[in-house]
Amino acid sequence: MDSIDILRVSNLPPFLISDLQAAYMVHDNAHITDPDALKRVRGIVGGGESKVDGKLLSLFPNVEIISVFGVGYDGIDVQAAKDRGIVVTHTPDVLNDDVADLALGLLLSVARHIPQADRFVRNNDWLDGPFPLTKKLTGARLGIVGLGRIGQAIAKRAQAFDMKISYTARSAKADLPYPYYPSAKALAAEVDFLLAITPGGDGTRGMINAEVFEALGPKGYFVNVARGSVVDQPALIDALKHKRIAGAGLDVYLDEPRVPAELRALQNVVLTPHMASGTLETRRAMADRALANLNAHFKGLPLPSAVPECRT
Ligand code: NAP
Ligand code: 8YV
Repeated sequence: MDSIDILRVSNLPPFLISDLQAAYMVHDNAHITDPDALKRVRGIVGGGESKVDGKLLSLFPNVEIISVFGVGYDGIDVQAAKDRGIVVTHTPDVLNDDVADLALGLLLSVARHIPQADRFVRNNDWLDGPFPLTKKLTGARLGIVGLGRIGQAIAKRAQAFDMKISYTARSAKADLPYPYYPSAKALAAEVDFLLAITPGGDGTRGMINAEVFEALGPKGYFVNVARGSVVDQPALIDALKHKRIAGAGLDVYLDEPRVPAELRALQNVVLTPHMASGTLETRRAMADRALANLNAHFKGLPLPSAVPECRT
């Protein structure tokens, strides 16, 4: 398939780039300028954070497939793609464990102040007295916003901590035993830890807002492993600054990789760099799935994981 041209629109792991180069002619979005090459591009590969809109697609009139290296595809204008007969694929399921593991890591970190405790020992502050007491995670109430593939993997882990799980989603899940609340605000009022794991995009934009933080209250903690767009980020910073909530653990931000200085300066937040799926094992599995989608398309075979809107 080395006669097929594809375009890379984001940072990808070196092993995925090598595999792509072994099978395709790979162009880089930042460097492609030759008008003939633009017309030759038949596939686009990008990450969960990539932006592919109608404007970009109009530069590449012969694209047939957008293969997303990630489960979230909120940056892709799926309607614009469908209007041009382009199929969009993603990599669900293979990353559930890692994202759920990091979510539990953030819950433990915000409850037990693990990063702060690390700084405490490194700074030799221990010499001046003991580390302040923290919050118990085992047995606490966890509210999950978005109980899909990853949300359920998080619930499974939280059960091992005897957490009392409840959730909100677009609809209640009759096959799951957890109490359902109709909104993030109603859920926040009932829990100690509120955790977001929905898709990004217009359907969820700003759904975790000042009212939700008010409902969570000064003893409540917020964790976001979904997308930065799900949260009203200025409202979150305000709530943290004025201790209207106790703390937060964040893997995702509004304008990544730019994280506001105000947020970085706060001591009651634990910040990670959108790394929830970032283990070698999982990124390899995601790369394999992204390649499998691309290869299947160009061989005319059924696609392993087209996004729901593009399934036939
Ligand atoms: P999924 O299986 O599709 O689950 C999504 C869940 O969100 C579903 O329960 C859905 O409700 C709920 N939801 C959707 N829109 C909602 C709304 N407007 N209000 C309330 N709930 C809503 O997706 P997944 O595989 O678990 O992945 C979820 C997201 O996690 C991805 O889209 C991505 O944004 C994020 N993610 C982040 C990382 C990271 O590195 N931090 C890694 C992977 C994924 P219903 O069940 O009622 O439809
Ligand atoms: C990745 C993600 O960091 O799957 C997603 O939606 O956000 C993450 O797994 C991303 O896709 C890699 O670019």
